[in-house]
Formats: sequence, C-alpha cells, structure tokens
Amino acid sequence: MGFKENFLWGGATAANQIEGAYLEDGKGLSVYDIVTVGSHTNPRLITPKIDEEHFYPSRISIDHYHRYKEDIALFAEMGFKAYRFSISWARIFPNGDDEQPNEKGLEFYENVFKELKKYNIEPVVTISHSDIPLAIATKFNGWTNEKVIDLYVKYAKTLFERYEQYVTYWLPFNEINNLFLPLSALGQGAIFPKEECTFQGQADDFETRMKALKNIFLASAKAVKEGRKINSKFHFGTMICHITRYPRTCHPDDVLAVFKNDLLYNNTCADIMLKGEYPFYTLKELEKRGVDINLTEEDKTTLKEGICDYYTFSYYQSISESTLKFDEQTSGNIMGGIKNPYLKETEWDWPIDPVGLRYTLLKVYDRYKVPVMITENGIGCRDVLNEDGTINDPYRVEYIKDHLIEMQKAIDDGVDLIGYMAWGCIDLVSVSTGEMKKRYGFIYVDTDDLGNGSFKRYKKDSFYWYKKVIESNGENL
Ligand code: BGP
Repeated sequence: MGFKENFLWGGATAANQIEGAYLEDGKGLSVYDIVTVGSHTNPRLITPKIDEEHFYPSRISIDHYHRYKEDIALFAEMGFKAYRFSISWARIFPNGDDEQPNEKGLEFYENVFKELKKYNIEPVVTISHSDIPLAIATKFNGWTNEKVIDLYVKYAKTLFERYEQYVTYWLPFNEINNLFLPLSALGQGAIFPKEECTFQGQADDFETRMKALKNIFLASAKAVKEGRKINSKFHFGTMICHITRYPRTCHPDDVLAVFKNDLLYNNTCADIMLKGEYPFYTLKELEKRGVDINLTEEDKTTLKEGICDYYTFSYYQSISESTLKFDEQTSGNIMGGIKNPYLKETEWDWPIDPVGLRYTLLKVYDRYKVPVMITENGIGCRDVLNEDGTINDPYRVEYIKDHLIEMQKAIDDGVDLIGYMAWGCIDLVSVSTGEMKKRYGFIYVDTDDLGNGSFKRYKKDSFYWYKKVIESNGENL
C-alpha cells in the first residue's frame, strides 16, 4: 500500500503569518495587525492604537508579499505537489463592506496562482485564516453580527469568480472549532476589545462565541452553495484543529469526560459542515448552559444545502485531559491538559504523539467516510543558523518522519488520505507566541521578532530530506 500515486505532498502557510506589506497596495488592517509581539509583553496586548512599536510581526512577517516568486521556487525545488495558503480578506475588501474589491489585492493572488501553475503546484486555499478585516470587528462587532455573513459570501464569491481556473480545493475557515476556546475569539472576530487588553485574559463569554460560530457556519454553507453554482469541480473542506484527547486515567468518569469533550470540541464543527446539522449533544450542551443560538428552520436548510466534501485538519499533539472544562484550563500548553508520561514534548510543551495521528485518521475517516487531508502538522523549534549558512534540524526530520510512518499505517488500515501539508513550510510568525523564534520551516528566514535581519532564505537539512520523501512518494523516509 503506502501513499497514493497522486498524493498531494506540500506545505501550508497563512497570509497574516507570512505576507507582511500590511498596508500596501490598498490593504486594510486585519485584526492581527493590532496584536503586540509576545517577547515584549507577555501575555500579549491587543490594542486599538495602531501607531506603536513592537507589534505582532505580521506587519513585516517574512515579507512574502515581495518575495513570493523566490519562495514558490523553493517549494518547487522540494517537489511540492500542493501548497496551502490563505487569502487576506483585508487585501480584497480593505474595509470589509466595500462596494468593489481592491484590484491590487486580487492581482497579487492571481500572480501567486500563476507562479504555482508554472510549477504544477496545486493550490489549497483558505478563504479566512482568522485574520478578518479590523473594520469588520470595529464596525460590526465581528462574527457576532449576522450582517457579516453576507460580507463573507460576497468576498468568497469574488474569489471563486476570479480564481476559478486556478483552484479546486477551498477551505472556507481555518480551525473553525477554536471558537470553543476563549483565546481564539479575537482571531475569529467574535470580539473586539474597546480598550487595551491581554490576549489570554480577555475571554468573552461562551454564548457570544457560540452565536458567532453559528454565523460562521451559515457563511460557510452559503459560500459553498454559491461556489458550486460557479464551478461544480470545486471541492470544499472542513479545517478542524483536531486535538486528540486521552483520559487522565482509566477511571470510567475520566473516559466519559474525554468522550464528551471530544464530541463537543473535535466533532461538532465537522458534523455541521459535513452532515449539515447540529449534533444532538451540542444542542443539549447549549441548552444546559442556557445558550439560545436561535437556530431557525431557514438556518437548518442553509446548513444542509452547503455541506463540504472532504475533511481536513491540523494535528500537532494530543492532550491528556484534566477534568477541567476548556474555559477553566490553564497550563504552559495553550490547549490545556496534564503531562502525558509516555510522550516527549516540544520546547513549547506540546506533546509529540505520532500514534495519535493514526488514531485520529482512523477516527475521522470512520466517522465521515470522505477523503481526508492533513492541512497542518509540524514542530516549532528554535533553529540555529550556522556561520556557513546551514541549519541542522534533525528533530524536525524525526518529528515529521514519525508522523509519516503513522500516516502510512493509517492508509494501510484503509483511510483515504489524499494529502499532507507540513505547517509553516517556510519559517513564519507563530500564532500562539506572536514571535519568529518558534520556527516550523524547511526554509529558514533570517529575521527576528522585531523584523530585523536580511530576510534571506536558507535551506535547512530538513529541506533536502523532505525533497527525497516527495521524490520517492513517501518510500524513502
Ligand atoms: C494553528 C494555526 C496556524 C499555526 C499553527 C501553529 O492553530 O492554524 O496558523 O500558527 O497553529 O501554532 P503556533 O504558531 O502557535 O506554534
């Protein structure tokens, strides 16, 4: 068995973590342009003031906006068959509700698509990777306002029409289920702070997040429906942040608690996007918490009419559940949980669990029976650039190799796995820390948390290794 002949080997990035050029060519501010960098203020600040120093380096990031040709050429050199990236909504509709799209923004991505086509690299496009236009957050209060549904659908339709000839694989939203976690609420635009506040301490309430999430589901379903009218060859995927959960002990109470959290956190969003309806346990949970999302008959029809056709997810780690609810968890690991004695951890305390990936693949394929794609996986490390321009990263090779071995086993188990996108295939700004020093790439970028450096690209040891993996279609690990 092993990987399919046309397996989509590739890498993944997101606009606000690589592009920079944050106000160039008509782009508006996105919510991520107002988050301060983590190294200077921990926890980070979110501030409506925009003229301060030390902001989240997305303002410069790795300057991909000006260097995309060089970066794509490096992806092609590794042999990428696919590349997942996101479009910055604020580049296309700078104020969120503009009448006409920003032509310069559309041209930029058109050039990216043309460059990918030159090397036969299949784009996998995330329509919204958390970075909603700031104007949508300030004027409309983000996804809490149902008017944003139409703004999103207009934005998505603009992309479908303009890029129809280039794209088959679309992802309406990145890690949509993160709205179950308070700390992701800003990113998904469920809230916007009126005053300065800290990134982690500004949790809004569950009800706000669940109402915003409903609007996001409706936006996704409507966009999928419109997209299919434009081109029936389009494929639409979920994008779930799948944190595989283990019970703390084999005590039945712990096992049950994990099972319920899994239903809510890992399954709800994919159930809605692939089956077209809210699952019973989620509806009950909302009822128990006194949350009325006002799901109308019309909403139910909309959800049914816009279901996705493949399952994608990010996988970095498993967690061993504490008995706390998500909203109450605190730990070095943003996802919470307790230390698993059987697993090693990354420098950022993320448990490394390749077998958990096989388990997850089996679990989701069994549940949905649609093609599966891994749209994020990788390890964040403090890489060192040697004087001779080399970067020795055996830990990255080991991490990815171990995950690929488990993917092979899952394929042998019968899972229809169609692609693998290594996260941050080129170094980029980390979301959870806001820093450059947590690097994921096969390609090193010479810049630091403050945007200093030459921005020169260097090939890490893992670059040559991944190239061989792709060349041999996963035979040569
Ligand atoms: C996912 C996000 C990515 C990426 C990744 C790694 O949740 O979709 O955008 O950043 O996590 O996380 P971090 O950057 O915090 O290491």
